[in-house]
Amino acid sequence: MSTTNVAAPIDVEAATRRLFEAQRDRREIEPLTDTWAFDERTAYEIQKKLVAKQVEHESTRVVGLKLGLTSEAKQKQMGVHEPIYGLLLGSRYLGEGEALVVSSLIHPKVEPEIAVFTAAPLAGPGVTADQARKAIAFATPAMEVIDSRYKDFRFTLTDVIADNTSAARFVIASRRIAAASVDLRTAGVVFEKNGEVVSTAAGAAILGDPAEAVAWLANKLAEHGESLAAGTTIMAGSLTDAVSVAPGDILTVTIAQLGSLTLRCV
Ligand code: OOG
Ligand code: MG
Repeated sequence: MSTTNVAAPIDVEAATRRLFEAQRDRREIEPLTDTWAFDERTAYEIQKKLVAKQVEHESTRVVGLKLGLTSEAKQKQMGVHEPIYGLLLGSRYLGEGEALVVSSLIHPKVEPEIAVFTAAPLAGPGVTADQARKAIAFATPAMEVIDSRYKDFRFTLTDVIADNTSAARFVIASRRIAAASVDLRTAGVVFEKNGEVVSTAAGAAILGDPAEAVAWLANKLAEHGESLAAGTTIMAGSLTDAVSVAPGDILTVTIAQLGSLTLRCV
């Protein structure tokens, strides 16, 4: 007989604490799935508890949602082949021009994104990209700083969901472009690090259309009995591979018709 290790059933409180402490103490941990077996629903439950703890600890609130793994580039880079969502905390927001303090995180990476703002509620199931497109009032360039609490960014789908999808910091350009005046699918994207182009993409890298990603989000939230209120800020997910950063680095994302955004690392 073999003596294969079968992962134990999840202890939600212990798993939440492990992630909370890893982030608070800037210490990487092994994936939760090395210890425990749990499904996607439980992973979102851990995420919710984790964020509630962080909201209290940082005296902040949830200010928006983020999508992850919505581009083929990211799915390939991380080896996880479906989209995920997480929550954005006000305390993690970097104002335009504010520097990213690299030493405040474990092993940060930066990714170019589009942020959209809704003006109408979206409640799944069955939300279409067309409906989502009509609900999106504004769009603007954004960048997310991800910092998986897992060693070497090694995780499964449920691990990364529980870890609030690696969310660490985010910056959103202050200008708002009317979404009706832009075709987000064909908008070209250039991502630069220290003046060198590191990758290029188009808005269509996000599930064919960022509106498709917003529809996916509304429908996924419906599985948890939740919906998108009017006035929600949503980061649509990285358009290309994330890049590691060190003090001194300067990242810029330029999106046709939306403009440019720069983030300086110290
Ligand atoms: C997971 C988070 C991915 C995105 O925009 O694709 C993400 C990770 O890559 O660590 O935020
Ligand atoms: Mg992201």
